[in-house]
Amino acid sequence: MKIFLNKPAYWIIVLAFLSGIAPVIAQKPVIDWAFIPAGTFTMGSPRNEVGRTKDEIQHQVTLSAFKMSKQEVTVKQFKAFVDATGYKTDAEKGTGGRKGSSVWKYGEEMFTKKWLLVGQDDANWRYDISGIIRPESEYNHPVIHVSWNDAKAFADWMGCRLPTEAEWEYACRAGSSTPYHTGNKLTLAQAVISKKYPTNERETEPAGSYPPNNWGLYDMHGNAMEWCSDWYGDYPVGAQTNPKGPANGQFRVFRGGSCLDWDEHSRSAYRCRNVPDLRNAEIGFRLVQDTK
Ligand SMILES: [Ca+2]
Repeated sequence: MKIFLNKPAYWIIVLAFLSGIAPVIAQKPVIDWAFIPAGTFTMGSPRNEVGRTKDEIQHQVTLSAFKMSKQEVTVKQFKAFVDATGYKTDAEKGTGGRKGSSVWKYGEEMFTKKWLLVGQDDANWRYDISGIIRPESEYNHPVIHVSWNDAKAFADWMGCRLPTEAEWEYACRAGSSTPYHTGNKLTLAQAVISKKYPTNERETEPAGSYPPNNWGLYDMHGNAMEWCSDWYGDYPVGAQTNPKGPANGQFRVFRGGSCLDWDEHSRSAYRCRNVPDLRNAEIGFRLVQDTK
């Protein structure tokens, strides 16, 4: 004991614990991983799929095995990142020339009885879809109002990465070739999706509230849309192995639909895109990690 106390480094450790520094350093969120097997699948959708868009051209993709978080990153997990690092999101910094994020309001405009996407200066990762700050009881919901840049920063801090677009679709399908991993239909009881616009009447729900797909992944359809690592572009012609998307571009990809999207926009093959500093009430993300 006498030798221990004579070492200055040990005292620093002891003082760090006593002052509460060490517990903060140690508080990275624990991720519940699903192990996704290596394999080959058909990415994209057949021409006769209901709701198909022309950028879903089918091609064969082969992927190495990887791990994917079973759930979308939650508000609680993102808060741990902010608390530990002091990170400011694009919404808080005002990246792109505007502060805040976009939220959904019902019937804000005169004579309008629709849900409208409107800017809100103070909205950020602490807020829900309609611009109300979340109580702690909702910290188990997926974090939203985060940009691609914010998602990437979180993934880097965690020693993980965002899924490639191919990894995301492969994992969503979990062996299925139908429009949804549930088959040809996706109902309001199977996922956090809405009725068709403008009757969007759903909030996010706690991550993992609905049955997972065959590979143990929750909310691949609906709840929050999910940023992928790729720049958006036309799919390459021919078979691909571990594709990572175009080398550069203007828009980043996000997938899976949200609580404000109807079934067709939550299809396994459906592609969305926007600028990397976009943030709004619908987009969150999940993590992947390479298997050793
Ligand atoms: Ca989702």
